Amino acid sequence: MSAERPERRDLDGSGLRVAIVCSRFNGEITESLLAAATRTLVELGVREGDIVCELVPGAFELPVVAQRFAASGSVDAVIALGAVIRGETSHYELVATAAASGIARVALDTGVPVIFGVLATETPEQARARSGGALGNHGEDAAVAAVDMATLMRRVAGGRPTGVR
Ligand code: INI
Repeated sequence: MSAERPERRDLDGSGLRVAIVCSRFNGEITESLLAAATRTLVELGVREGDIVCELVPGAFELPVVAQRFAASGSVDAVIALGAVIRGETSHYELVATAAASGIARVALDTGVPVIFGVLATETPEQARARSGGALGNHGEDAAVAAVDMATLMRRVAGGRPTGVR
């Protein structure tokens, strides 16, 4: 049994329904996360018609909309995308903490995987590097995690937990 992250070729998103909730705040960054997440889901076999997307004002608003999707019973996974960049006030900490804990709570409350695709960085440059720059695109990683988790949850629900070969 290997604990390595799955190869993309081993993931099959066909038949999955995925909701994306994306923050408009720091839009230059989040638009790039959203484009990569959507493109990657389709590359992994999720039909475009099975992807729904809603935009929210900021990362603070991600959990409540994620909860609406997760509780609807109509999606296999939710991806929450945002970019929280440290400013000169403590607002950053409050927003980042609320987004992270809210998203974790939604997943535990509903049993639906909610993927934390929120960048929390010190600077805009660090965020750019992780949203299509030198350090990849966190939106792509979020889509891979969504398909990985959604298929895992289906297997677990079917009584066939993975990792046991
Ligand atoms: N929202 C973000 O998504 N990123 C940030 O960096 C950010 N900062 O730093 O202020 C931010 N603030 C807005 C917040 O998410 C809410 O939309 C707002 O407070 C209204 O509830």
